[in-house]
Amino acid sequence: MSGLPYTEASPFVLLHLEELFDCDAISSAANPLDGSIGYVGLNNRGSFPAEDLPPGGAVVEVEGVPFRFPPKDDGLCNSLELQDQQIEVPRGRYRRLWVLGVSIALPFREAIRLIHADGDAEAPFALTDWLSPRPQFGEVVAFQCSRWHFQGRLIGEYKPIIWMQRIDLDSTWLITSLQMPNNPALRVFALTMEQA
Ligand SMILES: [Ca+2]
Repeated sequence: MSGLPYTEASPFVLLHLEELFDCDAISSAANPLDGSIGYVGLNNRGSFPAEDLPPGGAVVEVEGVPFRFPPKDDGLCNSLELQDQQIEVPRGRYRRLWVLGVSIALPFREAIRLIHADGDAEAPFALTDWLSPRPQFGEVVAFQCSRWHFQGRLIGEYKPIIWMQRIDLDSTWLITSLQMPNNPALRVFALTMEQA
């Protein structure tokens, strides 16, 4: 696992998550069952509409922060169900971690563990649910869709959102990896580190 600077002069490092993705949360209108952000009994067979989201693999900017958008083709996973994954980052000092993600159930407050040269530390991390029209934890609307895919149907009454969340870090830490919380209701599509 690694990441590359967005451009030579950019402070942003876009992490590669493709090998860790274990959830397919996106489907097309032509095949709305090709995706299930939920697990059995909870939002089962619900997904984001691919047509309302950026191209798979594209670098997209949200309020000036670049992210690598995940794949959208049928059959591919495009998000992480958070279960203690450890994600290596290019060893360095960072001021912020930027997240594209959602809760699929209730809004949740959790923490991300930062593993650094002198030990580890926790930073608060909270996400609102994808069908809520408003953020509860100061997130920014990164992408709002025009409809919801559920059980193979296209439902216009719900307009699911992928949130952008900001996590402030102590820039004296020499960070080597991140450990996600263990909360499978939280899903992450992209992570970008901002160098100090
Ligand atoms: Ca899919």
